[in-house]
Amino acid sequence: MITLHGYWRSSAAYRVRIALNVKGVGFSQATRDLRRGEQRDRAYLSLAPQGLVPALDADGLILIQSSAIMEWLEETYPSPALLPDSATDRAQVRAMAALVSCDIHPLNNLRVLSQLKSQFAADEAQVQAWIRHWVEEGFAALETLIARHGGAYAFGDSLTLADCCLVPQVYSAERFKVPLAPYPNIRRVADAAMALEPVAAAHPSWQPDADPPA
Ligand SMILES: N[C@@H](CCC(=O)N[C@@H](CS)C(=O)NCC(=O)O)C(=O)O
Repeated sequence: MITLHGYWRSSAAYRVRIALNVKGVGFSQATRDLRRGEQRDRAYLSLAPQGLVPALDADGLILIQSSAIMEWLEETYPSPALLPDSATDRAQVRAMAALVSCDIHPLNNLRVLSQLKSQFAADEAQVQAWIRHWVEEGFAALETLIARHGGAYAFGDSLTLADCCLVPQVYSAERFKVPLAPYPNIRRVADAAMALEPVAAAHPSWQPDADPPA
C-alpha cells in the first residue's frame, strides 16, 4: 500500500501525484497542512527529518525528496516511462526537471519566504518581487530549452519527468501572479500536459485536503 504524505498546494507533492497517476499506481494521501506547521510535527519528522513534504510510504519503505521518489517510481513501475530511452536524452530531461526543482522552487519555498520576512523584515511587495525574479530567471532558460528539445511536451512528444516538474511550477507561478506571456513554449507544453487526465487529476484543487473554491 502506498501513502503520499503531502499537501494539496505543495508543488513537490504535486510532481509526485502526477508521476503516480501517469503510472497508474494507486495511493492514498495523508495531509500535512503547511499553514499549520504540521510538516514539523514530531511524528512526521520521524518519517521525514527535514520536515518537508512529500514523503512516500510504500509498504513501510519511506522515501523523501520528490526527484528521488519519482526516479524510484520510474524504476519500480517502468511503464509508461517518464524518461526517454537514450542516456543523452535522459540527461536533458533530468536537467530540465532539476532547473525547476533545484533552481526555481527552493528559492520560493515557504521556509525561505518566511525567513525573508522574519530575519530580513521583507514586506509583502519585496517577497513578491523575490518570487517573480527567480521564476522569471528560471523560466527564461527553460523556455529556450523547450524551444530546443520540446515537442508536444517539454521534451519530445512523450510526457517526462520534466513535465512532472514544470506543471506544478506553472501552477505556482500563476498563483503568485507571475506573467507567463513571455514564455509561449512553457505555456503550450504545460497546457498540453494538463489536458491529460492523469495530470489533470493531480491538480491541487482536486485533492481531498484542498480548500473549497472561494
Ligand atoms: N527538495 C524537496 C523540496 C520539498 C519542499 O520544499 N516541500 C515544501 C512544499 S512544496 C515544504 O514542505 N515546505 C514546508 C516549509 O517550507 O516549511 C523535494 O523535492 O521534495
